[in-house]
Amino acid sequence: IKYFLLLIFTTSTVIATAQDANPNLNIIPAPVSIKKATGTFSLSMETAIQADTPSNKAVTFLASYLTNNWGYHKISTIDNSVNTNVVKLTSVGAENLPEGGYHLSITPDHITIAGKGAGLFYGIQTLIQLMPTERAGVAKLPCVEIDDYPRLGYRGLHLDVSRHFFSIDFVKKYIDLMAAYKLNNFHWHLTDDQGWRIEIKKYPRLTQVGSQRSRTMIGNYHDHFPLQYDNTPYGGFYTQDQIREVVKYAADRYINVVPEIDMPGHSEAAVAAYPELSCEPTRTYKVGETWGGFPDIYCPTEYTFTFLENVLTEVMALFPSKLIHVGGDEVAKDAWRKSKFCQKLIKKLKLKNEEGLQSYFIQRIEKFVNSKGRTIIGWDEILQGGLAPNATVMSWTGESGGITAAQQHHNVIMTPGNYLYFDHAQGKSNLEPLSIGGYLSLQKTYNYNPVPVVLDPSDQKYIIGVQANIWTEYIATEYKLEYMLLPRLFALAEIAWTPLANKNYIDFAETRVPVHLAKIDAAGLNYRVATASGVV
Ligand code: TNX
Repeated sequence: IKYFLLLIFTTSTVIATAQDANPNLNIIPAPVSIKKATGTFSLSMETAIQADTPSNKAVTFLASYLTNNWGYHKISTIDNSVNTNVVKLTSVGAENLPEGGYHLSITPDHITIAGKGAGLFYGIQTLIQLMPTERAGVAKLPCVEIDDYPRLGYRGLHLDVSRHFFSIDFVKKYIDLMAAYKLNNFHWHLTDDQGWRIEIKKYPRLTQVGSQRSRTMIGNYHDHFPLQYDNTPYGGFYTQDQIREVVKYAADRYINVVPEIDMPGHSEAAVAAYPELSCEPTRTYKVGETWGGFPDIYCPTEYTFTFLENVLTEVMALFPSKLIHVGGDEVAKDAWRKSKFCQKLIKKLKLKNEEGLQSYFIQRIEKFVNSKGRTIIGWDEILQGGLAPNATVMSWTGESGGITAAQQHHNVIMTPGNYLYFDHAQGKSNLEPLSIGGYLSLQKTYNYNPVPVVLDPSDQKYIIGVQANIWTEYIATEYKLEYMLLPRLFALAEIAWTPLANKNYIDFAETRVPVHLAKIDAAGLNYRVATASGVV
């Protein structure tokens, strides 16, 4: 019997090592390389932080995380004579790492993170993910060597604050989530038919008039009843000081904020504030109260171009982003078809049609934005009538716009609706909250590869990134927004960061997602309970 038991014991030990139950140590996005070692490091209140530059924002981030969660932690400059019970944050050893890369080493004695800039910050995020959720006593961290760097340079998440307004505090929470999962571009959709959300000093009516509409009565959660309007004023906007605050908050977390001023369509709120921007300036307009595209778009007059240049000048002063999003989506061209002014302009400029006029519009804006040292980015409809020479394309109607743009050697960010629109439902059941666009499971998002294999390898480098979008027609509350975002955010992070060969849906959905949802739950955020199949 003794030998028999020994045999069972030995066999099961062998099986346990052969099939690692947790190959990624619960880290999302899965790192490039993990080498597990034996032993643990014990992190306590006595653990000190040493850094090349203690004032570096990544170092400050870790120090305040540890202080808030485990009590005060001493920070000092690197001291090579002290190697016990210390976390060392350094750029030494990071010289040859790719952009955003880091090396994390945990030994029983000390922890070292080597990385430059964002790389150091990402190493810190990985370290934080390895900490236990329980905040009691000493945290035991597994000894490990991790080498890691991102697959794609632009890892984006979008938020539509026009259809429904979200507070600065919520936007910061959103940015916190992005930072924890190594996303680095927050696309802030600030203007649309249903609301203008950014203060522009030169045009006060944009927010006085354009940020208010009648309240939409929609089900906050599981209610499925049609939209209704109750004449209660609804709206909101961000002051320029608040915008600066968010931009700094994001930059402290290595996140760039890409502002979007949508043009020439999706502009009903602006036209309601300044009717002279439309092709029929004597009419009166109302901020949009229904969803879908509106016909009253910017008219390509000198007044409009001056207005947009003035708006963009204030926008560029607030946002240091190299990329400035100018929309370009879903331009209903009827107003241009009917306008004598537009038809004359088409003839004068020898354009083919209204699509040519749209291309002229975007190219003129591009020249202005380029003259300030910035680059325009637009939705894939900016391909219509010819792409502006230096534009980056955000491919949403599918991948084909992005593929065409990459073949023309334009930078591309992939955000195809059927894989990355988090306003779509996460399950098939009619218990899912009211949403738009059909069913998009966690698994479908996870299995998306943003670099199309049909692209010639030499053109694949133009796919600079991937992004998920959250349009908020049917998302009126933070609670519902969190529900739509989580856990699909985790899948976005992994497709943007993890090498294809390291992706594994079963490990992701069955082992890691539940651990992260438990952290989300502890943080008091809402989420959808995930199943591996995504179907409930
Ligand atoms: C299309 S995506 C839009 C948005 C809507 C969204 C709803 C894009 C560039 N335009 O205006 O909110 O569909 O899913």
